[in-house]
Amino acid sequence: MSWYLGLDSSTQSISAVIVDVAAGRLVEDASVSFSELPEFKCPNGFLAGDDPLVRHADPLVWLAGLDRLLQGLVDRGIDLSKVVAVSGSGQQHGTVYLTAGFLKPRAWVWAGDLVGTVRPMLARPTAPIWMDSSTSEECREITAAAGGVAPVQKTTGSPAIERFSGPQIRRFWKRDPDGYRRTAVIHLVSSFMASVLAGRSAPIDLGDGAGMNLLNLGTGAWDPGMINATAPDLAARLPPVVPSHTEVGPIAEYFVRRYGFARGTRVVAWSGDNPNSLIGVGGYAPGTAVISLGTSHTYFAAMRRPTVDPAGYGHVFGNPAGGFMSLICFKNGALAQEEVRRRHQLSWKQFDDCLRRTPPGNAGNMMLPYFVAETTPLVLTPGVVFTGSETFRAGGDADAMVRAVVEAQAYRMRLHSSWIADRTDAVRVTGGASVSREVCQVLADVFNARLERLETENSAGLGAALRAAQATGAGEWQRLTDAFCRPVAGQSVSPLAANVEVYRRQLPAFEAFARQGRGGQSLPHA
Ligand code: XUL
Repeated sequence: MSWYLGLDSSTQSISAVIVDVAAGRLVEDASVSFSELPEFKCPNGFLAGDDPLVRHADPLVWLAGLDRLLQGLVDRGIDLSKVVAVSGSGQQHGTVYLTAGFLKPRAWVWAGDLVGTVRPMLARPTAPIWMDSSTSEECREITAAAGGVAPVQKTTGSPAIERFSGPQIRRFWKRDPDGYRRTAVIHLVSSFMASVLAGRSAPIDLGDGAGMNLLNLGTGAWDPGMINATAPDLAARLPPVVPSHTEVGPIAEYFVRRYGFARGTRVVAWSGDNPNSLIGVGGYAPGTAVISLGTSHTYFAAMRRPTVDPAGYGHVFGNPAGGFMSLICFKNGALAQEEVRRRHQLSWKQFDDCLRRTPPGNAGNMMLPYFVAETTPLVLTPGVVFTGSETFRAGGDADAMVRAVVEAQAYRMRLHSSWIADRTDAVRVTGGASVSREVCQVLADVFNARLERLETENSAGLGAALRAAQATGAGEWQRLTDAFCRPVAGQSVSPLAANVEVYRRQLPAFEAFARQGRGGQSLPHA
């Protein structure tokens, strides 16, 4: 028996990847979209609301999704008793607030399903997620209390950032002190899901813990100064922080009885989606950069030393294989492309056709794609900015609009990743939009780098499965990633010299446009 399960609780869906390590075979890659669970009102992963800066989810949708996902596997004849170990991946930064009941697993009464069991233990009915940008005031307060931007950045790997967990916790304490008092433990999405799987409150791993503005990267422990700057009595409410390969315990009896997991199936600490993807694309060692085109667009790589971004937009997280990883995140990822597609009523195929029809450089038509509040750079009032022809600016040219959003995303990624010092020999691309050859061509040309594509676009789920295998002794990173993370032959996308030249000339123009457009040029919250 050598099956390992990776679960991926992401923004818009939950998925499962099963690998058979002995056979070197991907057994299953299945997914449930939250739009299939309309009763939770999170079809795109978050609850509707009037304030564009506030983005919360109902954490129960992740649990209903997990039940549905596992039931679907069983219905398709997947024998889950073959799974030796399971780990997982969660959208980063989101926080779940739970009462003392959650800390007493023996008191958990598995009330028919996961939703019924956990609902009474929620101290706060909603969970702020990474899309939330509502905590600028709290970021400023934390920065001031912790002695300024530089110490916060040096200690935690990032300045205080709106979507990070610390500022989110502070906002909750300020706005709902009773709710905060009722809260016995605050989990990340990753550690919350791991807890439910193991039927006990699980620790937070170093990979995801680094996205909270609370972890001291030097000591690998919660930082007392950052904790005090964030909220009173917070230390008592945080789970312990552990290396990512830590075992959390055997799987809860619920999963044994309901889905046929073997009693004693090992649960390994979950991590964030980006740290998991780093493993899932085979990028665990420095030298490989990763572009992830999911709900958010991210650029990241394993790091030799935890160097911070002088501009203050990039982050340092824990690498689940040990050491650190860089990361830069763009909130206007998949949803920005979807918005252009929706406005011009295009299918994804037509979206690709638009790219095929338009010239690189887009005849000078450019866009700053701030459809939602952005974090890189910090833009709190959403609004798209255009420059170029009159028809383009008036929104009448669908072809140019599509190319403008894709090129802007590539330019922004190129410009904001320049602080990452480690040399990269390869760029691997993952996430939903990585299936589009046209989108990959723009990235290859803007970065002047060959882009390698992998078999699964769900690198976070695959990374979680490989982490479960490595942590429980099924193999070393090299062997596991060689077997499962090979780029698919014939699927790589090479830069085209003529296009590279166009973008080399256009990039400074975009940079100037972005600088005068909007968005901060200085360190956030300085
Ligand atoms: C990373 C970030 C997002 C989320 C959701 O800092 O906020 O990439 O992890 O994917």
